[in-house]
Amino acid sequence: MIRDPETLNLLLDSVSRFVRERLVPNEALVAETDEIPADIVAEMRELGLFGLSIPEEYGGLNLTMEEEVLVAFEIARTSPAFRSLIGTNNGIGSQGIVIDGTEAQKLHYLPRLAAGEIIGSFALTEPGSGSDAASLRTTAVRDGDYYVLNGTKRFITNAPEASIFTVMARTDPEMKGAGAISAFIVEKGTPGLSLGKIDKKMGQKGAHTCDVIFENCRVPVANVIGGKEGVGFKTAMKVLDKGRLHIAAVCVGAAERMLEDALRYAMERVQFGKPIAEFQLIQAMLADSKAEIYAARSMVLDAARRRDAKEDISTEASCCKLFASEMCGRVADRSVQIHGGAGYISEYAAERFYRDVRLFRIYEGTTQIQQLVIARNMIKAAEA
Ligand code: COS
Repeated sequence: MIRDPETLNLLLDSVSRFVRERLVPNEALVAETDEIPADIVAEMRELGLFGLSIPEEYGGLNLTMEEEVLVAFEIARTSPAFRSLIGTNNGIGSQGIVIDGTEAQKLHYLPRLAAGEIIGSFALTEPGSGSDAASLRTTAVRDGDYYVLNGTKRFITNAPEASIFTVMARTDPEMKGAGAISAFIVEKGTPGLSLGKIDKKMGQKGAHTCDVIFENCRVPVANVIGGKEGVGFKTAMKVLDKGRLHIAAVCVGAAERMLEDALRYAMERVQFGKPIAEFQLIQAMLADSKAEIYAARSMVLDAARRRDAKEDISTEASCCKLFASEMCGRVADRSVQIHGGAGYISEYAAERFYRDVRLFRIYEGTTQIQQLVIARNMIKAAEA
């Protein structure tokens, strides 16, 4: 749903200009230094990019899902690290509070997340619990007005930058499965909360992940999201339904950028006396990429509109994440292939994107988890 096309177009234009004029020229620097320059972060704040999906009453832009994916298409046309910094505040780092938080929690945290004054992070994955999220072992044992958290969370995006963490932990350590999991807001600086060293990743330099460790970390009872025990896994799944659709949109934007670079290169590079874009085997790669991007873009827009219409889009979000992330991987591969030897050299963005986009098929649920969610939902619907 697009509420006001004029206002949205102004936002899309300014994001697109920001990407072209400020982010693209700084991609190589970010990859080299593993850091996003502070002036760029400040400009992201000014543009309102940290609060795209946070309701207006808490200082955000309150974009509908359709509006949000249109912005994601634009912001993803550069290094994914830039999107990653604003990604958790708009997605998994804030949506637990937006979807299921109490009014007091919303008032306390959302305005600062929307302004980009603080960074939010989402701590679900553990060393022994990745795809099987419901098997997580971090415990939260009630002690008076507090819960005492113990456990380790792994690969947590933006943890080094985060001021608050949405943490899924087991409030009934004896009970297996999803029903004993609760979601907490844990603030940085809480005694017993510490961070591991920053992970060395294949790509996405400038976006940071690390372990988050809880050792007798005392969290006030008021910080249980929604004030309710035992529903934390469902909160996490609802957050991921939205997150997966957002990532699918990011895959579309990144693929559009890679294809644009590959096309430009193919039109400039001369072999056998003419630009390689004139050879049909190169054209096949360009055309397949174009068609697949169009398909993914259409899927994402359809699913976003359905979510805005309050439909349950668990299946569609997984379809989008599955198709768009795999499509993005194929486009990255073809982009390197079209660039030939140059595609293997770091001077060209194709090499960096090839490594950066590999993560899309893994995080916020692997391709295999999306397949599982889709098939299970199909069976459930057929049985109903
Ligand atoms: N929305 C709301 N509730 C949901 C839901 C959704 N999208 N998906 C599941 N639930 C509910 C179920 O209805 C069930 O509740 P009841 O017991 O009341 O029926 C509960 O959550 C448990 O669901 P389920 O039985 O399907 O859980 P499983 O352990 O079988 O696994 C998968 C579910 C595999 C889908 C889940 O573990 C998953 O998404 N894994 C991947 C994790 C992931 O994406 N990690 C990325 C890290 S975050 S960047």
